[in-house]
Amino acid sequence: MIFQNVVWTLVLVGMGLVAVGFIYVVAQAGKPADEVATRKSTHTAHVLQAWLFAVLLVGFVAGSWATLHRFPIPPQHAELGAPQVVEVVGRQWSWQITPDTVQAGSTVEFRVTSADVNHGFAIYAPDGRIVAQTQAMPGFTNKLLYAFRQPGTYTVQCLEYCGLAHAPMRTTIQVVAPGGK
Ligand SMILES: [Cu+2]
Repeated sequence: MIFQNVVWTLVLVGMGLVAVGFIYVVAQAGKPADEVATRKSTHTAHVLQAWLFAVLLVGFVAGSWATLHRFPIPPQHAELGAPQVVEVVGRQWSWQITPDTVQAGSTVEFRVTSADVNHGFAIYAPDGRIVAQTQAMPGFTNKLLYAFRQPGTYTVQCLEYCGLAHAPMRTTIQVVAPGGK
């Protein structure tokens, strides 16, 4: 099951539980109060609350750790030491990519900036999947690390609306086999 569907299922189950809770409350409304039973159910509710809180806390901590411990954005102010470096400048409405040929199998450091306005630098694999992206911002250099696995012609497309010719603002990067040129 893809992750999106797992989340959907959990959300639907959660909404179902909330609905059941509402139906229960509505069904109980109007019944005469029984002090002992009320105290008992209040206690049960507090215990359930504490458990729910503990489960959510553990879930959030585990989820954050699992998704963030390998933070996908490299340090922006350190030497990254990648074996290949590509300089990228976006401008209305073209990309300047130097060099525009890289090798598969080893990491490429893209240093991405803009000569005018904000652009979105996105790399698409030959099959149309987006494989990496960052912002191209005037006055900043954003570093992006990516190791291409498959040789081929990759497409660079601007992902942030930047004026009249934003949509055709695209070019290509050639990825060649390791050791090739
Ligand atoms: Cu654009």
